[in-house]
Amino acid sequence: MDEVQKILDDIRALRVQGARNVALAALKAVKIVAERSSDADLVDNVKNVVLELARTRPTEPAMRDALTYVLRHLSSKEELLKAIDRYEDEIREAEEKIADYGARRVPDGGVVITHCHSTTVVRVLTRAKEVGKEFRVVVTETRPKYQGKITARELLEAGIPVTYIVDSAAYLFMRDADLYITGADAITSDGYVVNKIGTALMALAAKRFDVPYCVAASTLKYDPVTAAGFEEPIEERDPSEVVDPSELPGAEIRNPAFDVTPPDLVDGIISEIGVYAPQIFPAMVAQQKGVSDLEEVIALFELVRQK
Ligand code: RUB
Repeated sequence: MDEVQKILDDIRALRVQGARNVALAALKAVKIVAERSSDADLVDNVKNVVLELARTRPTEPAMRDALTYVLRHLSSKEELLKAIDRYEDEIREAEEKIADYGARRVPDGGVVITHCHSTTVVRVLTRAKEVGKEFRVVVTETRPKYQGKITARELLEAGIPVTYIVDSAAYLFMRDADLYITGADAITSDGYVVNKIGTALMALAAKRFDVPYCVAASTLKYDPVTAAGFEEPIEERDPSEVVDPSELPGAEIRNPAFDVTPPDLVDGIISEIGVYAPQIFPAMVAQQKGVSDLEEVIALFELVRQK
């Protein structure tokens, strides 16, 4: 199969998952297309793949940011490839800072609970381990696609003790946790956190037991289109991921990929610009990054919505 087609398929099928990995895979696809293009057909080829990539997963502002950035650097193949390298370096630098800030929040001798698989969260936890903290991580399996298995494997590889549970055991295990931490796919202009389905239910449980809930997410997860009055779209996936529809003839089967946690259930967003309450995080991001590129981001978002 063609390498670019494979990346598109892998993103759609969640063989590549997690917002950060999706954004990096999208950039890889753009690079391949750029390398194959002549300067004459670069713009058309890249624009086509950008749109196809942006449509693979609608709830991914980090990927949209990366792709908008690509569209801004199309003057030549050389400039584009250099720009992508710079962007990837920035993503990695941001991750290092988040790992440092986040590791300070991990309770030494305590229990952390997480949901789904977030590379950002795994980095935070492995950094905490590197600086000498001892803790156990309770990992939910994350139905229907079991991303919890990826988290559990990565933590075990780093020497971090793991307790693996079904999603519906989260309330029971939350009671003894000292920190609930997840990643984010999107953070809206009013501080709502969009993450894997089930995240909000666990945030409610955390509130019930006074367990702090922190979200480890780079500023790329902030979705500027929400500041312009657009709603963050929530991806609805194929029902057959949940159950074979032939087993339940007549039933409506729903498979939303994400849910939305209100800011009053979130204690802090751990980002590369520091740790902020969700209510002020969007303002801090806007202050650091400016809002000049908003029109370009909206243009790509609108194309994605026209699907
Ligand atoms: C993954 C998920 C992750 C965020 C953040 O969902 O909800 O928590 O994407 O991940 P899916 P990261 O498996 O549907 O992609 O920190 O790696 O960006």
